[in-house]
Amino acid sequence: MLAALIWDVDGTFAETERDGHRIAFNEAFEALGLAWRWDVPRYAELLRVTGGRERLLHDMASQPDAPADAAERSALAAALHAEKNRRYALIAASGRIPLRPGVARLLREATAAGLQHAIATTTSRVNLDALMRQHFGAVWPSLFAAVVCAEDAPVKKPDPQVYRMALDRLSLDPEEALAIEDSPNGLAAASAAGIATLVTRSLNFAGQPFEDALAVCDDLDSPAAPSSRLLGARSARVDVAQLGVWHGAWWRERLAA
Ligand code: XBP
Ligand code: MG
Repeated sequence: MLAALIWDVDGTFAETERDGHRIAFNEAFEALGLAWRWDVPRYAELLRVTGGRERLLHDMASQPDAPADAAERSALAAALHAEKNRRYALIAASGRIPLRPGVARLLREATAAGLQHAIATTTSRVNLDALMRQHFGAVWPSLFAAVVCAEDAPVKKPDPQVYRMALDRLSLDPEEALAIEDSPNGLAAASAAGIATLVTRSLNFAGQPFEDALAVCDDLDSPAAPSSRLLGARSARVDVAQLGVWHGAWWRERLAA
């Protein structure tokens, strides 16, 4: 029944928020002559808002020196976002954003087991390309049967649009896919599209319970615990066989209910 893994990118493939986006936002503030800086605790709060431009606009609402006029504010957010993305691409190309443990392994194992891969991310295409090119080379799109990013799905997570579009492009039903996410907004988006979701908690969401997930782990090479509703044993790490077992049990339980 399981035919595809649908991967989130930020926080799931890599700690891009810690190692890339936050640093690049602060560089962009400086480059545009603004005194604003996002420290780690403030950025953790701001991650509740998905989308870099949306995050900037949200923060400007509490910045006394942000433009009062809505059109000016929007233009500033667009300029800052473009500058941030330029800087993020440089950071990614420098190799300073490693893949999280187990990501390359699970991609390989799932491909060998005959599963397809897709991407469902709220990040912009340039950022996705910068990160993936660094790790998989210019041929990276050939690894994925479908790639859906911010430009394709403008209504951002927790809205399910990005996941519905990925399923559509894969020509699959929700019960044929499994999503891999790191955040509450990501889990909500995939769940609202009807997709069972493995959560690999990123740093900003460490210790959160993610009760609606199929299974939860701290990274793909660490022990994973299935949902308490599945009554299954923990696995030593995330692998394709175990995902298939949990996924089958998840859907059997739902279809029986
Ligand atoms: C990722 C995001 C993005 C990134 C920055 O969320 O919310 O906004 O923080 O990328 P998810 P952009 O992992 O749930 O997809 O600046 O390109 O928006
Ligand atoms: Mg994420």
